Amino acid sequence: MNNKFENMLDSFSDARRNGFLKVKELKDQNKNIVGVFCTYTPKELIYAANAYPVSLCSISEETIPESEKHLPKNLCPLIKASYGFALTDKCPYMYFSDLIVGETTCDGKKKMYEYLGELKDVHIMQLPHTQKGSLSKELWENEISIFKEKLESKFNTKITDEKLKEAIKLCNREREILKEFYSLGKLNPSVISGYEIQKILQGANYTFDKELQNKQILELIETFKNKYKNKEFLSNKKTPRILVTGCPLGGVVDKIIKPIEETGAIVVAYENCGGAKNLEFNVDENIDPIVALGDKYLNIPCSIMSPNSQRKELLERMVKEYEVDGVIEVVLQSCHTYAIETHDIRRHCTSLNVPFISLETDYSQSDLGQVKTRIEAFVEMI
Ligand code: BJ8
Repeated sequence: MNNKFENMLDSFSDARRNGFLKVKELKDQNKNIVGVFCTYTPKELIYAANAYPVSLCSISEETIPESEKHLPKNLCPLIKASYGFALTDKCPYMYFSDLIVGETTCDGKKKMYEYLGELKDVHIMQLPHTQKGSLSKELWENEISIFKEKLESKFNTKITDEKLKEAIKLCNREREILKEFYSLGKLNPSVISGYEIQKILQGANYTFDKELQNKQILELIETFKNKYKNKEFLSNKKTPRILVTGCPLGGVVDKIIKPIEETGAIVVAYENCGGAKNLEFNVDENIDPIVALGDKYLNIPCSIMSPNSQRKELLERMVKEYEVDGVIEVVLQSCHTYAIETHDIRRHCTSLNVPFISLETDYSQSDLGQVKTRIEAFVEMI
């Protein structure tokens, strides 16, 4: 691969760190920043309010000891780290956020937001916990309208239908291109590692110039397709192809994805919030924008929904489309909703004849050896 593309890959990998300066520049230009935690946030509204959304999901254990002064130790590391960064002011994204939006997803997050509200301006969206029934849809559309009003009053702006439709187009285009990018995982034999796919998808969360991002990702897609044409493969027909599902991976990429690929397997698909759960479906551009946003976001197949049969449907489709040989689920410690769904997902994978393993872990390095051993045994068994 030539230098230009290596640099592009590196720049996406470093996007989170490079974004620190960018977010400060935006603040210096009096732009507004909205910190978001979850895939359920309709970020189109934030763009339509002339503000910039930025991901606050914390991916390091650095501030967990500080957050444990207020929060229980046996809480999901993502929640503890996020709150810890707000407490210690160590995350520039949190520090520069004019507003933070959180949804009532899992109990841990929703209770943490109460404390976060003592430190920052936090707007909570009441998310229904089922996609079924007209009342859920009505409640969620109403919450979207309330969020719209909050943004308008906070940033002294008017979100017109026109602006919102423009923002929907922008976000749809971004999702389409990212989807085309991660769909490179379907190529068999593979030309891109799961680690590279993950780093680039994560980098997109911290990239503010979306036109440049789209252009660069399209160039990357072209490069990898050419590699396929030229038979520059990373794997062969015998390489085990892995799909990763479960909790967000931000804090455990090096701990999970690297060891999977070091065993000689390759990660070809992500059915989680960094991948298909977020990017697979677009917002309908032909109906009322609030209704369209309501549909898209309420249908995200997260384990906090009950029932959550859409996760199994998406998983099943991806197992077929990506020619998957094994499914690895990642459950962050104390994430009850994903941990409880494990049984159902295991059953489903068994019915599809695909080996399945669930790994429970946190952001620390203490179980690294154990995680590696389990991954090696799983890949060997495939
Ligand atoms: S849409 S996966 S980003 S809620 S914080 S539920 S890991 S115990 S992050 Fe999530 Fe939105 Fe769903 Fe995606 Fe579990 Fe931890 Fe809760 Fe978590």
